[in-house]
Amino acid sequence: MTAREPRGRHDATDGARRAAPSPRRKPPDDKQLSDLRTAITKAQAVKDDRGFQAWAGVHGLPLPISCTHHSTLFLPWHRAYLYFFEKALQDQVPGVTLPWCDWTKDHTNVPAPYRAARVNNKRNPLHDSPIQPSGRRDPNEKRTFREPGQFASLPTAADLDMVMANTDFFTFQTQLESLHDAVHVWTGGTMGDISVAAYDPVFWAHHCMVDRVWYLWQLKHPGANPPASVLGRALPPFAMTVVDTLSTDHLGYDYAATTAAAPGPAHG
Ligand SMILES: [Cu+2]
Repeated sequence: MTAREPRGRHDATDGARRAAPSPRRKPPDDKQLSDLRTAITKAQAVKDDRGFQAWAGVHGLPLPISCTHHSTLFLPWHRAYLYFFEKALQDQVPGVTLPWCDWTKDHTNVPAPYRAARVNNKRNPLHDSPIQPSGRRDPNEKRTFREPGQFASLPTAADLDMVMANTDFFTFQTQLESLHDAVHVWTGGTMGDISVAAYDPVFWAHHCMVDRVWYLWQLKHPGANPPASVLGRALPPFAMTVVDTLSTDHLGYDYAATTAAAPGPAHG
């Protein structure tokens, strides 16, 4: 488990530089997880389009299903998605960042911070989430659930090394997406179906890992970007194009340098 960490935010669209330090996604300590839980709980209570339910719904149900899987826009679209979701959480708890779950490290269960049903005698908002009525694939699926390890196995470090060795963006992206697919299927339940997956709080940690792998790949292969022909493509519903997503520095966050993702503290 690790978290994004904000730092000096560079926003190309407004020349004003915010003095506040910005977050870096990094390994979470107890405060990080506690901030994340608070932010998600508060965002769950927001009923308009700034709330958790609305953000989860952008990915899939209610229609339209906006996420881009098995397309040329998979990584850029999800980077934009995480960016705006993280901003929505920061509206609730300034400075909070998304943690990542390194699925090559622990193949036995869902990461501990997401697994505990209760934390400090309260429901753990990372364990599961309500699904708004308009977002349900099945009217009876009122909350997210998981069935870890029943239908697939998780990617290994060797799998990831092979993907990282690619020098072509599209080949890298396609192979990373298939590792990503395995994690959805391995987690099972709500996460196993893109129409509802983003309601599961662990979705965001999973996609933060995917985004981090892209970030690490960019560092390893400088300039290995998508071809010019796609740089201007829009990423609806986000007011960004592919080129806007290429630099995490430009977006105002980066990832802690550690590759030794600490296992999340075992809560509950
Ligand atoms: Cu996904």
